Amino acid sequence: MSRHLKVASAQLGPLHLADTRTSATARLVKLLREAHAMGARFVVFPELAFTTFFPRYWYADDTEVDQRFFEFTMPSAETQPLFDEARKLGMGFYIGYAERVVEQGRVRRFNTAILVRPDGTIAGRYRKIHLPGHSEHRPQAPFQHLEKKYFEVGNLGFRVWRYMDTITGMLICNDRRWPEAYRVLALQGAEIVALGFNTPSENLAFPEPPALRVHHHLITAQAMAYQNATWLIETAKCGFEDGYRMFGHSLIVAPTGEIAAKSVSEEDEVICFNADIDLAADLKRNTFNFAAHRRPEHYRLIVERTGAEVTPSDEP
Ligand code: CDV
Repeated sequence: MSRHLKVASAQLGPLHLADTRTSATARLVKLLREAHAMGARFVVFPELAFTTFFPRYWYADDTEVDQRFFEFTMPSAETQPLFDEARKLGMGFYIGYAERVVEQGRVRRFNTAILVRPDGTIAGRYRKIHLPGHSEHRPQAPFQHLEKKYFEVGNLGFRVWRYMDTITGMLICNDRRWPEAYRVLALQGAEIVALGFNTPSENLAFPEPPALRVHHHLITAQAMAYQNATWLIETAKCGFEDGYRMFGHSLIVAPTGEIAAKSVSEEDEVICFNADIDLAADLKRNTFNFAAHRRPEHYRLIVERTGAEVTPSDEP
């Protein structure tokens, strides 16, 4: 008998600078209830789900940034209602937030996601590894992308957990553009990958039509799900945050590479699908039987080299 888990992606519309964590949490609770009414047992919320996407703003004062955007504990008094409601409804969830911790006597800040069990306990924690953008102030830019200023590179690696009778891994936003991240999860048996994102509709680095940005989001999601034979749930925070637009297109993708469900708005919206967790069994036994077909002895450059170097062969 195949395993099924009804999964949901709970997309958030914009959160402005003036919004509080309490009002964000109230919206997340409402989405959670909606997902529950649709029969979902596992819900994926976005990256940095309690505040506006603050890396677009330059702040010189770390204390102000900490107070406005970072969580010192999770849950806190303001975010606890989400955990309480999920426990009451018996639902598991993934959620992203800005994490401030003291480790080995040093303050550290990470772009983090957690996997919460239906009993309210935390099953897993992931700290974002691929941090896009820049660290220096660019006051002339229409908006900034200061993830390299506000966060350290995650120090917990890419991991999976036994979770709700599945093997589930976590990624965050820009990770979805890097095949290595998914492959490391797939090599640990990932059956579900949960991912929250905030993706500006405009490219800061060079001009690019917004539709092309959505295209890249869709093709990478479909390719990564198929090539790693895993379910993929990707959830946006989107819409105009204080005038800065981010796209929606939250997705549930099957291991076949087919989009099972997709959001249609740039507002609060829940999509849901009854995922057959064993759907990928044939793929994993055949085309993507890693043990039978992978050739890591020919992939050494992937871990030995970071940037591309032009190194043509002298041999025919
Ligand atoms: N939050 C993100 O990581 N956003 C990036 C933007 C900068 C392109 C993304 O890959 O969607």
